[in-house]
Amino acid sequence: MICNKPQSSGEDQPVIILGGGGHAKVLIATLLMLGRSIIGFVDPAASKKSIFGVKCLGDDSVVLHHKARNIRLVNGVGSIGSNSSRCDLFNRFKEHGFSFGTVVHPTAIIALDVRLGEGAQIMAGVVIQPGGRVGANAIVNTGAVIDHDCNVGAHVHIAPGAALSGNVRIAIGAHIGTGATIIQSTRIGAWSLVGAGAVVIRNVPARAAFVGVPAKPLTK
Ligand code: JB3
Repeated sequence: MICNKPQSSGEDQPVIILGGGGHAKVLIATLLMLGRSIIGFVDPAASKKSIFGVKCLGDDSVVLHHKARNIRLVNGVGSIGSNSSRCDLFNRFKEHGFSFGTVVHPTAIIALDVRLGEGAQIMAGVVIQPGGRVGANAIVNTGAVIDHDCNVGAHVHIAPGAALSGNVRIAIGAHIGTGATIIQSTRIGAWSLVGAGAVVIRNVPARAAFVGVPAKPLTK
């Protein structure tokens, strides 16, 4: 059975968003739609003082003025090709004892048995079919489709409109580009990059970059 499962964990706790760029803006819009209380966002190089009325509080040190048990963080730093900054930021605040809230857009369709890791973000129009798992701090971005029994590792970014057929495994930190297609039972290695629009029909090794149709290693 498939259900529409809008949620953001730690519903009763106010949120601080890390980052104030494009990804943070989309998350703030979603959190406001979910009725969450937002304290503000932090960004060491903020280009905006407020987003949809949510104020910039300063840099990351502001977060440490709050008791970890009283708030939830939402990682608003996205990725441009590599997910390592986003991963470092998540780990840094985990070391300080903070917890990250999951964010699920109300239009996402997620099967009942899908498991979401801490801080996973499921954006508008996503579909995740039964048996799926999305790891901690991963982003499944706008309109992506994840079919049955897929395992999306921690810190992965599935960019808008990407499609995973059944039983695909994406290892930690990989980036799946906009509109990429991955056929069933394929393995995508850790910290690898699949280019926008690529069609992946064989396994991608760790830290490799595959592009094109069918996807092949990127040669410089
Ligand atoms: O493709 C889509 C739909 N979204 C992309 C998203 C997943 O990743 C988007 O198009 C971008 O490629 C990217 O979004 P992001 O990370 O919001 O990029 P940008 O608009 O450049 O904003 C990054 C913000 O993060 C900047 O304002 C930085 O100053 C801030 N930032 C960087 N490092 C940080 C840190 N903020 C905090 N709090 N802490 C940091 O360590």
